[in-house]
Amino acid sequence: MVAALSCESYRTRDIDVHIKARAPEKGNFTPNYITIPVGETVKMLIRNVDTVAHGFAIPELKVDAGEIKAGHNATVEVRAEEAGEYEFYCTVWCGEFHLQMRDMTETIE
Ligand SMILES: [Cu+2]
Repeated sequence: MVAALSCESYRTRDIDVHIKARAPEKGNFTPNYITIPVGETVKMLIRNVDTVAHGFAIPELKVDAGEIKAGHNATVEVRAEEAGEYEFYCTVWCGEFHLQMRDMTETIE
């Protein structure tokens, strides 16, 4: 299995995926599409680089970082046992465009 991840920086310390969170009108999640390997635990660091609180959840994979205050970070472990696409989104009302703060995690073999 290949561990290719479309992200800004890969394998910094023990973090596999770095994600920036900002309200949609300020850039939304970066990257906005994450690819992870099936059957491997992937550590994600979510950095809230915004001035309001955000959240990060992938409900189908039972991942929920809870509320991440402005300027704070959270780490989650993500594991997908089956190939597919899993939506991730912000769980904290962060403004007018909150409902647009959702993107996709896809698995690769
Ligand atoms: Cu948000």
